[in-house]
Amino acid sequence: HPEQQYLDLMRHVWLEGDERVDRTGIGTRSVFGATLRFDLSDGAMPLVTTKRVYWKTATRELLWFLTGETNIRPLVLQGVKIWNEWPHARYVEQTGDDLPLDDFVARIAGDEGFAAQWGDLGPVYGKQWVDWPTYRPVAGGLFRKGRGVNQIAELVDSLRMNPGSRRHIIEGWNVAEVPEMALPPCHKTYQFHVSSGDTGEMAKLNGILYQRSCDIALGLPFNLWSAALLQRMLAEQADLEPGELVWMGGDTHLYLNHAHLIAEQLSREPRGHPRLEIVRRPASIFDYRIEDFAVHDYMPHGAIKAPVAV
Ligand code: UFP
Repeated sequence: HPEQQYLDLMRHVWLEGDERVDRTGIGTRSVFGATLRFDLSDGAMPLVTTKRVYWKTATRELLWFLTGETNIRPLVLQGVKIWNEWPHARYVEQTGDDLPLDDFVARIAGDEGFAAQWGDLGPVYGKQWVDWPTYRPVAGGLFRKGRGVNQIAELVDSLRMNPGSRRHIIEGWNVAEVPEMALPPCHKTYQFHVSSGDTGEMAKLNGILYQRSCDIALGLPFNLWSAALLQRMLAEQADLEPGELVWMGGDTHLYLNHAHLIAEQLSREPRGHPRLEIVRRPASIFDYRIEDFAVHDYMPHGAIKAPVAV
């Protein structure tokens, strides 16, 4: 079962990983450099089955990236909580007001002005993906903002117009802007590759995700789903068949306070082969909606709760 790779990685890092103190102070076991490979043909998705993964939440997040938005408000209004801790921590730190997280989130939802002031994450994925800033020199040694680069739109064009290219890349790591981001990008680099298929066969879109830092227990199931989903959408928009997804991790770790999750999950067997159906083909990569995605044959084991390291 393809999910065995994920479970093997989890077991390996837990048993063999280097124990080290990390930024969050929780401590991790970690290996540096890991690879997973998934065949996405016939709708297959790397959707973890040994616990329930909230793929709709991850899908909403990906669609939010594609809008170029970096404020959490649209996610909050859809009930997606995954980015709430960061703006909340900044709010408490900068105002000294000990507003509980739930109250902070309610204010983000109810008060547009408050959200504009406190809900932004800085120039994270959405900004870099569809509006990477450019600057052009003007007189007097000054620079003026140029038109932003829409990496996603350019990628769809390059897949269509120049499939053989070795430059099909989406980059999130904008060196100059990393200090302004709530969290520097984890899934920072995507590269795509069109393989020419046998005669009569449609060409395939392969993808690599390079993730600099990976929380195997809570982050990776989401990151695998989202990477595969993006690849599926790009393939559809470029008239290609989905091929292989290769995932590469830099610092690939488990948090020491996830022991219960790891023990439980490693005792379970993968179940079935979930597939993704895209039920509508929108006019562009920017027009997908949550209703366009249907998952079939997903009968996961139960969810396992564990604390997120912030
Ligand atoms: N993390 C992921 N995937 C993500 C994401 C975060 O695994 O998509 F946004 C984890 C990795 C790490 C932490 O445990 O969040 C980020 O911390 P750092 O920036 O110190 O690597």
